[in-house]
Amino acid sequence: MKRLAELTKRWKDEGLLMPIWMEENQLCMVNQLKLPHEMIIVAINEVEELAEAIRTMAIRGSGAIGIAGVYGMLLECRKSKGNKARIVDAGRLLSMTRPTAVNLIKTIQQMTDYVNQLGEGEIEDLFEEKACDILENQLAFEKQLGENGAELIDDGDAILTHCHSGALAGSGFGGRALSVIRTAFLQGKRIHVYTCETRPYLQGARITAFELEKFGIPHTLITDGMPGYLMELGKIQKVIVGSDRVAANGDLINKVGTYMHAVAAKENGVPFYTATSAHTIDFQLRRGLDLEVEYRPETEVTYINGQMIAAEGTKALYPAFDVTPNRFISGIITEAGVIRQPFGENLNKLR
Ligand code: RUB
Repeated sequence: MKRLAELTKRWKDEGLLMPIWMEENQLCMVNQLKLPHEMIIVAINEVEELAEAIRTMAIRGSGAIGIAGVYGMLLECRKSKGNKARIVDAGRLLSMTRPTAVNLIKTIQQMTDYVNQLGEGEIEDLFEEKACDILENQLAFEKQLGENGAELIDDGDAILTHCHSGALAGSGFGGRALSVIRTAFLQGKRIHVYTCETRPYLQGARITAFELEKFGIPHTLITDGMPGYLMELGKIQKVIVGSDRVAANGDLINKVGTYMHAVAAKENGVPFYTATSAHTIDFQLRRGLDLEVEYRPETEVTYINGQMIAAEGTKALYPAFDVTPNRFISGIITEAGVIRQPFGENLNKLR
């Protein structure tokens, strides 16, 4: 209990933009749907409330929902005074909330396997220790990933990113893509970031731009259809995006729109990178198109802020992710270094 409280205080003092944390016996979560206008911290006392927050994307981003999974099980652990069955049930409920991002599912599996091997009397203390290890590892991971990826960025680069792969999608330093970008910036490289607004949830406009502003990194907001033209004009030197899942052959499953940017990048000779972790590689998934991605309600496309934007009766479609074939990817940035082609063979070394 003491270690978690100390870790949370240290991270707050360090100025990390944490998406979720624990205070006393409740969780505190930034409601990402209200950003950038309001920084609302929601108190969560029940695992069901957390599951609903993940489903409605009040908390989102692959690293952040993985961390939320850990906190959700920890909440249940505290409430049940270390009841194994209740903790495992909480994990099961949380793992069904978002099907595409593999981190949530894998992290919960890891915690479930761990709790299953503990004796009833030791669960409360040891489970919390394990949760702290995972949190510490996530932060160390982001910093290492940042160092590895920043080597790819040259002074003067303009970098395109899509959706939000940043601090609030991770442990609070910079998540994935923004850890790379932030580290390059902290190293003194003069960079500029183009952030796509990312319809329909507008994570790029609402959250990436907010974080770039907070970190003092020069940036410009563009709509999702603009990058191709900017690349033709020579205004973008690198593309760096996050990753919700990477298939064994290196195909990337990421926020819908990513594929389109990768095609434009290849056509224009712009290197395209994804920032990810070994944890996010799904070695069971032979190729990206074998995965059935999450489809969300069509009303999330036809409405913005509760306002219908299309004619009554208009049908809409919202696959939340798309698949970028590995041939469009110049390198996969991981905590173990930048992985290049042939991806199947080189990713396999991270197993
Ligand atoms: C996750 C999301 C994008 C990121 C992944 O989607 O934000 O796919 O590019 O980045 P959602 P990261 O908003 O639907 O949760 O790997 O950092 O999560």
